[in-house]
Amino acid sequence: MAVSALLLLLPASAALQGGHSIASEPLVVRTAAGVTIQLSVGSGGALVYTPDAFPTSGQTIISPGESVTIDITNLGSTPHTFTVSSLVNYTLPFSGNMNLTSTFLVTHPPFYTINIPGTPGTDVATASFNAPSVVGSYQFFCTEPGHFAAGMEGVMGVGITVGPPPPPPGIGLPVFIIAGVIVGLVILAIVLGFVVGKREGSKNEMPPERLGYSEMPPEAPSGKSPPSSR
Ligand SMILES: [Cu+2]
Repeated sequence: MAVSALLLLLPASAALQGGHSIASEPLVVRTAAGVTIQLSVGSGGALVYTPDAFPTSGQTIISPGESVTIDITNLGSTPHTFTVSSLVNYTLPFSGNMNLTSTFLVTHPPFYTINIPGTPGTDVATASFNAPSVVGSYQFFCTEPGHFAAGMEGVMGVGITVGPPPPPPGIGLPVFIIAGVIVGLVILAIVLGFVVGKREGSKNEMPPERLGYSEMPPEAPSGKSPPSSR
């Protein structure tokens, strides 16, 4: 019966995993020349990088200082940039931040930047640089006016993996687990109730005399051997 509860949990968690990891998983490949990553911008007409976090758990880790090549596909017709912050383990909040180019990048010149032309196509730009020598996470963002403020940013891990962005608040894995456990317990209670009820029922069976028999049938007289075949 514990198994039934587990089975109920599986589809929910598997569906959730499929929802955010498989579709947005970056292609990170290491060759003799270094690490190659496939990145796209403008998916669904939005101001986004896909993926917006790499490498994630289980993927090839970018070693400090090694050669990195990022093949960039533009899925729309809006120009963008791929601009890597020079600050390690620092995330500039994008919400309402319209001053990326006029203030932040003036005081913190980017580690690397490349323009992405506003023409749809595969490999419209190729970012090529040696990874920072300091292990940690590095924010990247778009310097086209208003794009960073609209959330066009992401994070690259060097020497580490970086997690995918957290699920939207309100509904997440815990909700699915709790719901699955509750459903499993309800089914367990119903099944247990059925089994116990059946046992109680057998104890309360009608005795023979109340079913019309006066007494039990007489036993075979002693001295005779009991029948061998049944
Ligand atoms: Cu942009």
